[in-house]
Amino acid sequence: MADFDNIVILTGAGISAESGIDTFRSAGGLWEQHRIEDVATPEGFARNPDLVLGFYDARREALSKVGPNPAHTALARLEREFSGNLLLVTQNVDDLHERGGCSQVLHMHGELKSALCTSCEVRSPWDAPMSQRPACPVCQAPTLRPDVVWFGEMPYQMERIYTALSQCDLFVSIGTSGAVYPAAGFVQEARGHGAETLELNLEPSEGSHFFSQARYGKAGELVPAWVDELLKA
Ligand code: BV8
Repeated sequence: MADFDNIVILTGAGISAESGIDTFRSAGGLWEQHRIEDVATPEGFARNPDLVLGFYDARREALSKVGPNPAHTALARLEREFSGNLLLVTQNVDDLHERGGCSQVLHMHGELKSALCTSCEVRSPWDAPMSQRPACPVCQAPTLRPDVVWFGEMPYQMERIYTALSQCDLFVSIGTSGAVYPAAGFVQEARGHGAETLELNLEPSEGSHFFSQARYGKAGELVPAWVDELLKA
């Protein structure tokens, strides 16, 4: 890999697959078990809050039983040793990047371990079930929802992401199917500003034709090898 000064990395569910976290679209993935409209939209939450709170309680519980894999820890090494600017944007709501040692993670779709109160609209760190309608730590109202971005909701920190995409000289996408926007459009944004683009994934994503370079295989193998190469360049 040539020398780069400003890197933006986008990760998706594929980077957590080897940790044992279900992806969305692989066979038997999360969306196979539930209709997106029922569990990942505001309308679904309004229609059946128990189903949605239970869906996220189950995912939060599953997360407490798994750990980061070598792909997560390799990105933490990159964060520590890379001398340029690095922005790690994740679509994932798990905390495996942080548990793998990353300290600066931009969760554009929110986090399982955060609660959003629909009364006072304050976000609080959260690691317990919500199905029993616990009190908001700030206003005490029993109106917490998962602090995740559902379909039809605006992802977080988009301005910051687009600024980084306009300034990066390398954009790397890891473990995402490129099926969900606006994240799936980031490669075109970066490319449009002259960045080199690299896809690391198990198989070609829906946006693979936008990438100038691609390596296919498991993130747990591809990412440590790529980080080694980049830091030795
Ligand atoms: C918005 C959080 C507007 C919750 C998620 C028509 C055209 C274009 C866009 C749209 C459209 N109709 C509707 C839209 C917009 C919509 C969208 O894109 N829909 C899609 C379905 C077409 N997007 C939205 O609604 C977004 N918001 O547009 O707002 C707006 C404007 C103004 C004002 C207000 C609003 C919000 C989208 C966010 C939804 N939330 N997650 C939760 O987690 O429950 S989406 C969820 O799926 C993930 O967060 C992720 O972002 C997304 C995609 O999942 P991936 O991470 O890619 O996972 P997937 O399973 O798909 O793929 C895994 C990949 O890994 C695979 O390629 C696999 O091969 C690979 N892999 C597997 N194992 C490994 C591996 N790779 C390496 N190693 C391995 N071991």
